[in-house]
Amino acid sequence: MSRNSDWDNAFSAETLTGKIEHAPSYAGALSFLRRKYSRDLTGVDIAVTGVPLDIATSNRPGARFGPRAIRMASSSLTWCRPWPWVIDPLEQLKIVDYGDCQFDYGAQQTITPCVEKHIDGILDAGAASLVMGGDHFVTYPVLRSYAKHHGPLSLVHFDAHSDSWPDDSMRVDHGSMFYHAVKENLVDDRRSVQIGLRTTNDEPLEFNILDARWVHEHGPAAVAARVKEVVGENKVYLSFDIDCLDPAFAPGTGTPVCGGLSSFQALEIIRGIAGINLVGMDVVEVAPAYDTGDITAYAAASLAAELLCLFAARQTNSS
Ligand SMILES: [Mn+2]
Repeated sequence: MSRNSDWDNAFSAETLTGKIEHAPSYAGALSFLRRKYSRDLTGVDIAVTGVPLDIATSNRPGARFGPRAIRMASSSLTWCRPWPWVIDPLEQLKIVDYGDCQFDYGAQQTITPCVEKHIDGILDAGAASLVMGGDHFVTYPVLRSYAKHHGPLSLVHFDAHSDSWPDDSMRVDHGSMFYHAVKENLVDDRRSVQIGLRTTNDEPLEFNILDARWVHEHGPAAVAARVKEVVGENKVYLSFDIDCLDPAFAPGTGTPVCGGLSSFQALEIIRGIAGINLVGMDVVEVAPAYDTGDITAYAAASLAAELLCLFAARQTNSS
């Protein structure tokens, strides 16, 4: 590939794999990890897609700009395989940037079916999705689609918040969608793990909770071991709310909570759970207006890139 086309790989790519070694991180056409920007899912393993929605947030809005910020930050991660993995998702997986889900922000009742249909299109084509939020509500329609295709899932959920607060009126809220996901049997809470929680919910359903104190006291290796024990061979959907990280590592988010994980701890947990049966994933709640030096966007892009490693690791094991 010539250096010229390298810069605009989002448009000029002739293959769906390969590192981008010559494009400067500060220039060229933006797509997630400079993958081809395409709605053609023929032969695709992973469709990366943004859901730029933030009308369900309870505090600071702005996560609708998350997908753009993550795409920007990801441009510096395309020249080598993610450290310290020995597998390279850019070589091993056919990944496209599928663009953003289109919906009408003013017609709230249409949003869930619209996002669900968007993900249906990806899963029907035989690909998996990596969703970039958007506030955390976006995970609810995504899970509806996944459960249709895969049955009830184990959820591995990184967050400062349980997002399972009771709600029986189907509000569009980023704090109750996992309550609905359990009640609708999209997720099996007893075979699911929540990591990094540090807010009060006195009715946490039956999730296995490794709260922020547990993570700090036991460390990433113990967290990873516990996650693997709980999910076993179940199909796993992994949802990463960037506010699982401490505001020192991720200030650019809607509902920051002090006392959270470092980016290293979170990345180490993801490395430690390699081998789980991952079928889908998201990184949500990046709100770049509150970010400093793009550190939240870089954390989100790095986590997303390593989630691709996690997905590729399972494929390597099972192939
Ligand atoms: Mn949260």
